[in-house]
Amino acid sequence: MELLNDAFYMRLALQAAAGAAGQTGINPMVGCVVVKEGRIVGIGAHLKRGEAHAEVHALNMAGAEASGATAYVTLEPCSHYGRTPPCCDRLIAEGVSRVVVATEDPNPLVAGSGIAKLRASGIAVDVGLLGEEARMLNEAFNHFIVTGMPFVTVKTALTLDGRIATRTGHSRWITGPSSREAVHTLRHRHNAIMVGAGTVLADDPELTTRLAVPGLHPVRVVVDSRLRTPPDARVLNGVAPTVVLTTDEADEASARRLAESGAEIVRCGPGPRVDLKAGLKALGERGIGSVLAEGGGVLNGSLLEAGLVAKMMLFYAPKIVGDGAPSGFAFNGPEQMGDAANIKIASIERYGDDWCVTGYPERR
Ligand code: AOF
Ligand code: ZN
Repeated sequence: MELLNDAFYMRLALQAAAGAAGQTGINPMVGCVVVKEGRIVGIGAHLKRGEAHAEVHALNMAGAEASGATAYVTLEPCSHYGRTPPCCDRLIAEGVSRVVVATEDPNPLVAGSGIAKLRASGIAVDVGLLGEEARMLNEAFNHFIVTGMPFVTVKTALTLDGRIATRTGHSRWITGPSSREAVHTLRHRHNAIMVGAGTVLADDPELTTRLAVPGLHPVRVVVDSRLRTPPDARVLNGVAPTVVLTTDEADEASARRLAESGAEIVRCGPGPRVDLKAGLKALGERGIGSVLAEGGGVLNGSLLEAGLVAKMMLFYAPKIVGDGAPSGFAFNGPEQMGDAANIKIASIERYGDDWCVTGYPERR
């Protein structure tokens, strides 16, 4: 049985926040629960960038009951004028007497000043309850808001021997329906999805979100140094925006054809290969804070080698395909095992007959 205490209400606020995963853009997911004399009088979540913050929704619901109440907020209430006025001011104006905050807002515009402002006005503020959960929920926002670079998660389906296709290149399907459904949920929760031109040529994927309920389509990003993407590729079907990252040298006529098919062409500097760091920076400037990299092996290998992978979700299917089959991470690996990329494993989850290993590459 779950006990009724501060953590109970904070967990509820975290759930309200997490429900909006994928719909807040580069803004964090935030939840707020307002409790007065043993009764929940308001509950809210930040639902969309540019619209009301979680506290505002919850306080609007609470109305006059907010006076003397406790507000549980998953992220430090903001103290700055952004697209909306500061939540701190609103909490103070409503006469809330206690605020429980899960974690500080890493946004340099806030970064502790919200908590300080609440305390200065006489409100009791407790910080850190379920802080780790709250930080994990916003791992992409936390990374983006301080670096300006999108948080990159490499997702790939692999055989048990680490291959992403057979020796002939055949790859449909490696994993089962349950894993593939999980991937569509991941697409919904990311701002962009990234593949290499090789994957577009081999599989002609649509890269949209297809779920049992309507989902949000991420921006589609193709890394294509020589602009080999055909203008009639399905990634250009207009269902979602498509960005093609290429080099300064890439052929102008091909660029024009792809632009006419609806792609935004972004030249990321001299070739021969796309400068992935510059490409990701360009995506960040376009309001993309999280990227789901869906392969193939060459892109995964390049991202890993460049130290640009924040997280990995590796879906292992119980199959073995042997020699000559392409690897999930095609890069010139180290000579010594001591120099291998180390992954800190966070979880191992079962999806049907497959296992998803989630981990974080360790920084060197
Ligand atoms: C809060 N409660 O629910 C959210 C907060 O896009 P703007 O102008 O509304 O501001 C976004 C910034 O405000 C964001 O970067 C983060 O620092 C904070 N988000 N703060 O008190 C909320 N979503
Ligand atoms: Zn706010």
